[in-house]
Amino acid sequence: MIINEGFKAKRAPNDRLPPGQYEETGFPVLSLGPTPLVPLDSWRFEVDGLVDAKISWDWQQFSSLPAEDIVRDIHCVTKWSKFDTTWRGVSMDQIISLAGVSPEATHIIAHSHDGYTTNIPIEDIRGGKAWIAYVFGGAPLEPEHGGPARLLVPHLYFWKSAKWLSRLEFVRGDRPGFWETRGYHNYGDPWKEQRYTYD
Ligand SMILES: Nc1nc2c(c(=O)[nH]1)N[C@H]1C(S)=C(S)[C@@H](COP(=O)(O)O)O[C@H]1N2
Ligand SMILES: [Mo]
Repeated sequence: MIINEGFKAKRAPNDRLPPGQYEETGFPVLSLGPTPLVPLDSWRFEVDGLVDAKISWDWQQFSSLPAEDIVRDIHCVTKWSKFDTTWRGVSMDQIISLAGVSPEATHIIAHSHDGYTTNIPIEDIRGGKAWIAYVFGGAPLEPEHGGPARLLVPHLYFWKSAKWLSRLEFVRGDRPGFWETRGYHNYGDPWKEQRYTYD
């Protein structure tokens, strides 16, 4: 009976599809330019800015940090959403506790190997909301999707999830990144449809 149809799903589809989005089952690639190929033996990731201890990890060190499995829906500003994507990575809470972030810091700037940057308020990366992911769907994160490692901030539009992460800078005061200075919204909440600057 049609009337029972909606009760099969744990949540009705519209409860998990933000306004203006459609469900995508593939995994589209959206990159500004060619995929930077970063060999694991020269890969480094740095945390600096307003931290007690600047840290630089090589791949072996980084991949030995405590990691978590993550299952989340992701939402791209180009209107596709993908449900239940599975990742493994290091939580930003872990990074923050290792580096010791100054109470003065208000935002992070993510820097990537292709020159991409994006800005995120610190409260949006604390409390189990953001990770540095290096496994997708049980396999090492593919280069085109940001491997060796990318930021994952699933509660914001996916442009905030910087691929090919090289550095996280903790700063005081906001500093809009690549897309945020080119017409995308500064914060990017999919549930409020914050796609463009004045949304
Ligand atoms: N370094 C870097 N990160 C990036 C991008 C990029 O061009 N360079 N594109 C962003 C955009 S606009 C989107 S929608 C997602 C796409 O991620 P995907 O290619 O894995 O789907 O990555 C984001 N992170
Ligand atoms: Mo995007």
